[in-house]
Amino acid sequence: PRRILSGIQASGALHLGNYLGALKRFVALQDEAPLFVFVADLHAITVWQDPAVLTAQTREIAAAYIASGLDPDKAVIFPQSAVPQHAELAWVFNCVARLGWLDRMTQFKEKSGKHKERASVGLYTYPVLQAADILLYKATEVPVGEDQKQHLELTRDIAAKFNTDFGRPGYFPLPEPVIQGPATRVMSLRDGAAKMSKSDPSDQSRINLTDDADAIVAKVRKAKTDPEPLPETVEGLDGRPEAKNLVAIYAALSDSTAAEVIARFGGQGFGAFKPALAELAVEALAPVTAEMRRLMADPAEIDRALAKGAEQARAIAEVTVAEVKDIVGFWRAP
Ligand code: AQP
Repeated sequence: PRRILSGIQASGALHLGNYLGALKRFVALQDEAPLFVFVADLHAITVWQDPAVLTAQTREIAAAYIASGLDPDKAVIFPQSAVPQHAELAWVFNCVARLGWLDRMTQFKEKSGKHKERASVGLYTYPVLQAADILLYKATEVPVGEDQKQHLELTRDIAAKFNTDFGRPGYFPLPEPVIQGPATRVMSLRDGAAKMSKSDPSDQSRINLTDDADAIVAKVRKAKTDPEPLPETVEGLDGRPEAKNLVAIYAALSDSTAAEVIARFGGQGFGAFKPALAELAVEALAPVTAEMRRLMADPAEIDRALAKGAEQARAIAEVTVAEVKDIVGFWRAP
């Protein structure tokens, strides 16, 4: 049976890349199969998080899920730390995964920077915890942005090795990454070669879900571009990363394709395209932002949704961990 799962880290304000690459995709999938979406607070603390801020950020991600259109009566929405089996299964997987596999993870190399020895051990084993998040629910599909592709491959490797090591072919399914839509890798507004990211020091590089209309308009107006007008064909975007990025954002926000955007705007300059893009972005994000504000003003509704989701998630997680304990040979009370 199909089971879809994904999560977002509670590590800071969400941006347009998270919205188009993740949130909007989750909403599209909630009617297709059972959907589990969690707030990754265990993952967030792999880098320092102020405890007072972490709780608020957890609620904010949950608010973003609901404000984007996830229905807590359909999707199971929960904080990762409220289901202790994530950490329990991650330990078993730490003993299945090989150092050589983790040494190849590019995100660790990027996030640990020049001083690898000062990074937390958690940051290093981050993708192992991610494998536990997914396999705990025996998820078959994981909608994510392009940047998570390597981690998903590791999850498949861990699942396959566990199944082989313990002689249980097919016990854990090998989940498929679902990297779909016109904006699986939204780039920075200041640099067409860099991913739009929370940790970019320049706020001008990204559109935050909390930005108001004026901020969005100003950021799009100042977005880096080349001096040429938009090409007449999609192929003409090759080698023009900034133009390609803005077209992809327009396509994703309008539920169309890059080809359709080019059919409409090809030959026009950015003086015409940027205001149209800004208007579209404001129109798409303003209701989400307003609903997030409403939910955050009184967190009771969010807390109810998270508590209910955690209970539903735990019911499934307990079964998997009990099975895994038997498979591994851990003692359990008869
Ligand atoms: N630029 C992006 N384009 C498309 N999808 C993206 N995602 C992240 N950035 C982009 C997707 O958003 C989901 C949540 O990601 P996360 O919680 O792992 O956050 P992140 O990847 O840490 O987000 P950032 O902004 O990239 O943070 P930093 O700066 O800390 O690295 C995932 O599905 C991800 O693919």
